[in-house]
Amino acid sequence: MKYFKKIEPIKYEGSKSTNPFSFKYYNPNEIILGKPMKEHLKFSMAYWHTLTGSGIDPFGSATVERSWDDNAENEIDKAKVRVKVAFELMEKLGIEYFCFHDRDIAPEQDTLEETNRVLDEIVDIIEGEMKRTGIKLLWGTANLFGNKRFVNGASTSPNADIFAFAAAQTKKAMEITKRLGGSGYVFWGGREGYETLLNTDMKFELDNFARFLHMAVDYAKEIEFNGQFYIEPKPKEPTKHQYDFDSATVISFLRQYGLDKSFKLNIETNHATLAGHTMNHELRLAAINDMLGSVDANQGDLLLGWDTDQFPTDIYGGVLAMYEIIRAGGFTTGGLNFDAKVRRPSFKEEDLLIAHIAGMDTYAAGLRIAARLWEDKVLEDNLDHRYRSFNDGIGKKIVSNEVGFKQLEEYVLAKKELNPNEPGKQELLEAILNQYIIG
Ligand code: XUL
Ligand code: CO
Repeated sequence: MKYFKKIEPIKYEGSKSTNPFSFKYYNPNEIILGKPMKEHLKFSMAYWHTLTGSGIDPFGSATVERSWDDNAENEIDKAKVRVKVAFELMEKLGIEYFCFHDRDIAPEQDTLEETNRVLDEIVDIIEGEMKRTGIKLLWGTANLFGNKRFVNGASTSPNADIFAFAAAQTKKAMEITKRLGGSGYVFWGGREGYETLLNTDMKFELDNFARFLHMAVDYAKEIEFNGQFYIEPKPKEPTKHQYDFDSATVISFLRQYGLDKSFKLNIETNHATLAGHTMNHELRLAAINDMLGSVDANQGDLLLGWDTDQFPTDIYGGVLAMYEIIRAGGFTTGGLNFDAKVRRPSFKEEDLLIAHIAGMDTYAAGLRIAARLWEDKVLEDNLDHRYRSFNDGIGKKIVSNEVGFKQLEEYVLAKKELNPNEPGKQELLEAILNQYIIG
């Protein structure tokens, strides 16, 4: 333990603690709904924001102070040191999973061959640290958007060589994900989208996108990579029209191209916000289509139209997201990955811990509250009651497909008065939710 010497491993001290380096709500081994909190939550650290984020924004340069970067001689050295820092940080926080893009863990070199060689060198170190600590890879991915070759997209580029390069890069990223025992692999359509239809053949680009994903499925079979594939929806940014707009769009794309059995969704809170949806809407839509896979847990700002990737501290959102996850039966291959970066003025090393603690506590509190709502069946009983007219009589005939328009017309004509509507009780339910949150 070298890099965060002054900080003891973070422990649960309860909600009255004033120690910023303690959990107030996250008690990893406490049993909630029959299993330890850590198994419900499956927290993951995002390598890109936490290890390579610099605080740069369009108006200003890097702000973060990272003593480990200062001592490294070159970019490859830096990448090696960062592996040690990453694992020490996860150990201090008790985070048992991580996620990365290929280019987060190792810098790109002049040729693909050399890039892959350096990547393997870093993967060796990561593998050693994983063995030492027991920390696991939640998912891997390829960065198909950062390098300028992807200016017009990757698998949706109009340039066949770029499509080929993206395929070669993804092949390698899948191989290292398999080697590290990753339980999943994410496709976030970095620049898969377009700016203007004046220069875009949308149908051709979507067909190519699907071709690319089919190639990935085929290659996974070939190398026996059994992890779960995910698509991560996002409506805009960097392109104006991202093809993977939201859960509904992605589900219909996957079905159209016969990919729905091979993919689930990795749903990100800030992306839901950008799509004009709530996170719980996106989660529910995925869940009812049997495609809820994993979560990028962060939050955006409702007043801003871009992806701010803030650490999740919104307790209301945390409760509703955890409720959906519980309702869907919990994670299998997925988890809660903090795709979140410290704010630019949070430039100290210790801010990395404080931010993760804040996010973990938000979701832990969310789990505690959502579990009580679930156990007390507050919302589920209300649903049963609200839809009870479909349990017998004409309602039962409708849901068992026994009747059509003609029979329903007969039914209405024969009936003097329709059963009256009942109030939706939204305010009451919101007030009850508040009671569960505040206690
Ligand atoms: C970008 C984003 C990505 C994906 C992985 O908005 O969320 O970091 O999570 O490529
Ligand atoms: Co993400």
